[in-house]
Amino acid sequence: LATAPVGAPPHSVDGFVKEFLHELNTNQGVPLSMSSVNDQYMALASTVRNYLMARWLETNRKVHENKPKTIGYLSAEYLLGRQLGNALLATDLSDIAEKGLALCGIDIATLRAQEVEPGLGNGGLGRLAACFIDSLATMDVPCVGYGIRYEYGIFRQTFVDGRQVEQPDTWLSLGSPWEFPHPEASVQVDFGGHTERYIGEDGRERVRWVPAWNVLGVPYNYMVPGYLNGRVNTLRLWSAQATKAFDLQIFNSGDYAQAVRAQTFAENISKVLYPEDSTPQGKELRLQQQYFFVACSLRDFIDHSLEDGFDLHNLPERITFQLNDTHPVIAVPELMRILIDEYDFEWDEAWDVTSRCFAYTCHTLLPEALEVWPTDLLGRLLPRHLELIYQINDHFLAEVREAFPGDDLRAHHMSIISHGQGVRMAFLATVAGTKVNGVAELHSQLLRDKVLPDFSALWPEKFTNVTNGVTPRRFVRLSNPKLSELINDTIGNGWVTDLERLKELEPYADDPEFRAQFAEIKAWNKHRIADLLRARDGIDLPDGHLVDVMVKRLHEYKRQSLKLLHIVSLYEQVLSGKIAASEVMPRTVVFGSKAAPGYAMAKETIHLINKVAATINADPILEGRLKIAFPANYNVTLAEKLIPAADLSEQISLAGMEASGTGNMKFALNGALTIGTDDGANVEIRKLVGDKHFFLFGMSEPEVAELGAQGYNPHSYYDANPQLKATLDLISSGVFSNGDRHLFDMVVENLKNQDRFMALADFDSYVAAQAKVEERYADQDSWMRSAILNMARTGYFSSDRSMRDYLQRIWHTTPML
Ligand code: 26Q
Repeated sequence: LATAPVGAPPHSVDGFVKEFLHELNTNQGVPLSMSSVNDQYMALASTVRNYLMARWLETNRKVHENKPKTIGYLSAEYLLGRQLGNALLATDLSDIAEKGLALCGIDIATLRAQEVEPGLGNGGLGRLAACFIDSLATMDVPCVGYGIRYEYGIFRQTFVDGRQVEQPDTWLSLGSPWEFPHPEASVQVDFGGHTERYIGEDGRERVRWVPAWNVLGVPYNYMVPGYLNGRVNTLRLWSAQATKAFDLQIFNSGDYAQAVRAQTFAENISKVLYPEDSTPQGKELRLQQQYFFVACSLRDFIDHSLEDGFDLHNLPERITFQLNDTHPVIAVPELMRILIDEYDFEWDEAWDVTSRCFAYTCHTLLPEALEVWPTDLLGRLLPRHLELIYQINDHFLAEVREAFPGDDLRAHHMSIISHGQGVRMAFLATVAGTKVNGVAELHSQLLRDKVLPDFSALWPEKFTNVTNGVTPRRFVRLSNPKLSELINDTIGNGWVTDLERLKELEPYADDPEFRAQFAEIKAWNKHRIADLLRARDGIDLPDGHLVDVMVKRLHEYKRQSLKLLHIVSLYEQVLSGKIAASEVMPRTVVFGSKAAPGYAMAKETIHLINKVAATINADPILEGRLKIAFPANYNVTLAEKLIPAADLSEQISLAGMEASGTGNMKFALNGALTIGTDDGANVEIRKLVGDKHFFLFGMSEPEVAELGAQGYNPHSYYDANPQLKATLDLISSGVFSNGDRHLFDMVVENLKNQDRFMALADFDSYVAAQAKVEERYADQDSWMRSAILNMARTGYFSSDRSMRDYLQRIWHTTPML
C-alpha cells in the first residue's frame, strides 16, 4: 500500500467540485462564500494538479524502474505561458471544470485570467524550449528540462508618452501553484578560489579546486503533462540560496549587516532574467547564472537519477544533454571536472564520455550574438574550468594540425580561446558535441558555410539540421478553439498529435461551406482580440479591416522599421494627394514587441511606432482606413489571442539573419498568409504552401551577401526613390513629433546612412508585395482559400516532428515506456 501511488480524483463534475472545494478549504483556508478570485484560482490549480499527480508519480516510478535513456534539455530560458489551460487540456478536464465551477457560481474565464504567465524567457529560444518539452511528454519520451527559476522574468513593458518603460515582473507575488520546491534535494555549487596540484594515493598528479564561496541550488519541480497520454515529465528549475557557510559567516563575522548582504549576493544569482537576446555583454552575474544551473543539473542527474555504483563510463547510454544555444556550454568542462577530479578518470576516458553526452543547437548567425567569455573573468569565477578548457583546446588543436598539417593559420582560426577576446563558447560546444544543429534548413547551411566553416570541413558528419516547430496543443487547439472544433468536425481530432493530418483539409479549401465557416471563425477571433484589447489597453480595432500583425522582439535585423516605412508611405501618399483615402485598403497593423532595455535604437523605434500610431489613428484624412495598434507587454498570453485573429503575418527580416522564426509557423497554422523574405523557416513555409499563397519579397541571402560585398549605400536608395525620400522626410518633418524635426534623428539618420540590415534596399519590393496583398485580399473568397491551404499544408511545423528529427538525427533513441 505504501508504494501505491495516490489515485486521481474521479473524472466527473461531482468529483471535480468536491476536490475543488476541498482545496479551497484546506489549502487556501477559506469557505467558498468568502473566497477571492485568487483563492479560487489557486484552488483550481491545485485541483488540476491533483489529477495529474498520480500520472507524475507513475511516470517517475517507471523511469526509476526501467532506467531509459533520458534527454536532459539544458536551457537558460523557458517561456512557458499560462499553465492552467494546458493542464486542463492534458487531463481532458476543460468541460468538467467549467461545469463544476459554474455549479459553484464561478466563471472559469475569470479564474483563467487570474493566472500570471511565467515569463522565464526572452522570445523564440525560450518558447522553443517550452514547445519541445511539451512534445517530448506527449510523445512519451523521458526528458527532464533543466533551467533557472528566475524570481523576476522578462520585464513588464509599459509605454509612457510612447516610450518603453520597464517594470519588474513579479510573477510570484500572488503565489505559484504549479511548482513543487524540494529544499531537501538542494545542491551545493562552488565558485572562485584557486586550484592546487597534489599527488594522489596512486602516485598520479591530481588537481584540487579550492573554491572561495558557494551557494545552494534549490530545485523547484514543474509538471510537464503529455496530451491525454498519462505521461507527466518534469521541468526542474533551480533557485539560488545562501548556504550554511554563509550563515556561519553571519554568526562569526560580527558584522551582521555585511553578512546579510552576502546572503543577498548568493540569492542574486537567480534573481532576474537578462532581457538581452543578442549582443551579450560579458557580465559576471550572467556567467554565474549559467554555471549555477548547469552545475546543479549535472549533480542532480548523476547523484539522484543514477543508481548507486553506476559506472559513469556508461553515462552516454543514460543521458544526452541538449545545449540550447551556448548558454549552458560550461556544462562541458563541468562534466570533465567531475569525471577527472571526483571520479579519477584519465583524460581520454573522460573526454570519450563527455563528447558523447552533449549535442549543441545554435540559434543565431549574428556575429555579435555569439558568446565569448573573457578568460580573466572565467578564470576568476571558475579557475578549474578555465584550465580544463585550455586542455580541451590543446587536444583539439593537435587534432586540427594532424588533419591539416602545416596549416597553422587554420588552427589559429579554430582555437576555442581567441587571444584578446576570450573563450568562444560556440567553438567549445562544437568541439564537444556529438552533433551541431541549426534551426531551419537555410540557417543550418549558413552555419556550415559562414559561422563554422572550418569545423564543418573537419567534421562534416557532425552538422545537421532540425527545423523548429511549435506545439499544436497550445498554438492551435487551445488558442483557436473554434477552428479546432471545425477541424475536429471535418477530419476528426487525430491532428492534435499528428499535425500532418491537416493535409486532409486541403480539398475543403474549395468547399464554399467550409470556407464560409473558416471565414466566420476568423471574424470571431478578430472580435475576441478586439474585446481583449479594448479592455486591456483601451485600443479600438475597427471591424472589417485586414489584420496585419508583426509580433516579435524588437531588433534592427527583424526590420520593424521597414513595416513602419510602409505605413508612413501610405499616409504620405494620402497627405500629398497622390492617392485618395478611399483607395487605401482598410487595414489595422498590430505591433507587439519588447526592446532590450539597453538597446537604444530598438527603444527609439518603439517610440517612433507609438508616435506614428498616435498621429495616424487620429487623422480624419485617412477616414479610419489605416490604424496602428501597439498593445504594450506582448507575451505568450497575448500571442494566443492575437495570432488566431491575423490575416497577414509579417516575417520581414533581412535574408540570412533570422535563424528560423517560430511565430511564422504559428500564423500559418492559424490561417494567416505570410508576407516574408526568403529567410529562416519562411523558406520552408513557402515551399510547402506554394508561391501563390505566400507573398515573397526582398533580396535573397546570396544577393544580400553580394550587395554587402559591393558596398551598400542606403543614401543612394533615398536619393533615387522619390516615394522613399518623401516617406523618410515626412518622419523628419515633425508631423509625428509636435513639430520637432530631430526627435527621430537616431532612427532616420541610421536608415539613411548606415542601415546595416538594408531596409531601404528592400523597400520597393516590400511595398510592391503589399500592393499584391491588397489586391488578393479584395477577393475574400480567394484569400480564404489561400488561408485554408496555409493551415492545411503546414502540419510539418509541429514541434512533435522536430522532436522526431532530434530523436533520429541527434539523440539516437526512440520513444519508450
Ligand atoms: C546571451 C548571453 C547573455 C545575455 C543574453 C543572451 C541571450 C539570450 C537569449 C542570447 C540570445 C537569446 C535568444 C535568442 C533567440 O531567441 N533566438 C531565436 O531562436 C529561435 C528558436 O530557434 C529562432 O526561431 C529565432 O530565429 C532566433 O532569433
